[in-house]
Amino acid sequence: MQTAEVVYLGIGSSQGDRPGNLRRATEMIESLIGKIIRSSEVYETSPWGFESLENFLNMVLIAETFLAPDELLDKIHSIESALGRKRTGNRYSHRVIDIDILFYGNRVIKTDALTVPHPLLHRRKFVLVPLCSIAPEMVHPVKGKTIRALLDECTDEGMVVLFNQNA
Ligand code: PH2
Ligand code: MG
Ligand code: MG
Repeated sequence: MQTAEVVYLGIGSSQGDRPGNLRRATEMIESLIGKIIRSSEVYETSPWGFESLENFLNMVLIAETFLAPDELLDKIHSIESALGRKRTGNRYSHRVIDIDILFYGNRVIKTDALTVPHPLLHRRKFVLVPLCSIAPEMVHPVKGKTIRALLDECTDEGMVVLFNQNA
């Protein structure tokens, strides 16, 4: 029998019903990608890589999947479209939902469509803080360092604070 792969996904939303978008994305991941093993709390984060006064909500989750990397990417794109994501030409902009593959097991993948591990994750506190809360000892297969170590040495000064869902 084929064995499941453990995938780490980063989710972000900065437009519309941000908590609802994360919740709907999580539900669709569970039904279309695979069983969610762990998920982080939701964090409110300042935009990384572009200037704006509007914040993101971000979280990270770990799921088991039988999908190959390219199938996983296709499913992610269909979930993003179903939730109302419109692809703009802009490099960074606000969006209803963004789902990024952070890790696919320990695999290192470089194709035209996909780079895994996510090439910027070690520079982004909005990824490292939630990731460290659920997988501090996970070793980055390219950097050869734990998530905790990568967070310790990360110089990103963006805001990352727990988001109170009931506020
Ligand atoms: N995603 C980006 C660019 N900048 N900033 C925050 N805080 N959160 C994100 O999810 C994010 C970002 C590109 O995908
Ligand atoms: Mg992204
Ligand atoms: Mg993306």
